[in-house]
Amino acid sequence: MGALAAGSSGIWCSVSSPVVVGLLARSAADWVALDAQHGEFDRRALLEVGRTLSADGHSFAVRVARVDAADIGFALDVGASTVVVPLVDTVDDARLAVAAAHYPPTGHRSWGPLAPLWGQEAPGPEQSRTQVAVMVESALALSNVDAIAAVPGVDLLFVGPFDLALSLGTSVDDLLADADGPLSTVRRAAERAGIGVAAFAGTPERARVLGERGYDCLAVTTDTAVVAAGTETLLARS
Ligand code: 3PY
Ligand code: MG
Repeated sequence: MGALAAGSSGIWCSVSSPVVVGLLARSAADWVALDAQHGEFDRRALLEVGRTLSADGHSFAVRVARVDAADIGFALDVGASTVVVPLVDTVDDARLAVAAAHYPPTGHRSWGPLAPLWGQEAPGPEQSRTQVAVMVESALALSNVDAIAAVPGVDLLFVGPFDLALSLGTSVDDLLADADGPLSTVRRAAERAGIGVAAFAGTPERARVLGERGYDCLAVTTDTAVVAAGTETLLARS
C-alpha cells in the first residue's frame, strides 16, 4: 500500500519537470514526493508529471498544499498512491484528510473522469491502496498526536521538522538532538496506533540522526540538492 514504506528512502521534489522527476524516479530512491505546498507543482504540473510517472510504472506521493478535499482528490486523480497532508493539527483535520482520500462508503472522495486514465475505471477496491500520511508539524498537532494517530484511515504520521521546530520555538538541530523529546512522542504515538512513521530529513546527515530516533522512512534529500551535489561531484577534477 502506497509508496512510503518502513525502511524506504525518498526524494522530495520541488521542480515540476517530467524529465527531472522521471530521472529521479528511476534512481536508487524508493519513492519521490511532488511538493504542491512549497514546490512548483500546480494542477497542470501534477497532471503532466503524474502522467509520466504512471506511464513508466512508478508510484509516487504528492504533498498537497493544505488540508483540502479538492486538493487531495486531485492528487489521487492524477495517480498518486500516497497523499501527504501538511499541517494536520486536529482530529477533525485528520478525518477530513482520510475522508477526502477514499470513495464512499468509506469517505467522501469524488470520482472524476481523469481517474480512468490511471486505471481507476470505477471507484472500487483500489481505493484501499491509497496511503494517507498526515504531517505532524505544530505544537497543536503534537498535543493531539495520539488522537490523530488513532483516526481510522491515517496510515502514517509524517514529521515536518522545520515547521515543528518553528512552532515549538526551537531549532531543527535542537529538535533532532533531543532523544526523548517531540520526535519520540510522535514515534511512540504511531507505535501505539500500529501505523507508520516518517519524516522529512532533506540531507543524509539529518537522515542519519532521524534514523537514530527510530525514523527509517525518510525524505533523505531533495531534487535541488541532488543537482547541486551532482554538479560538485561531476565538475571536481582531482
Ligand atoms: C517541514 O519540515 O516542515 C516540512 O514540511 C518539510 O517539507
Ligand atoms: Mg512543513
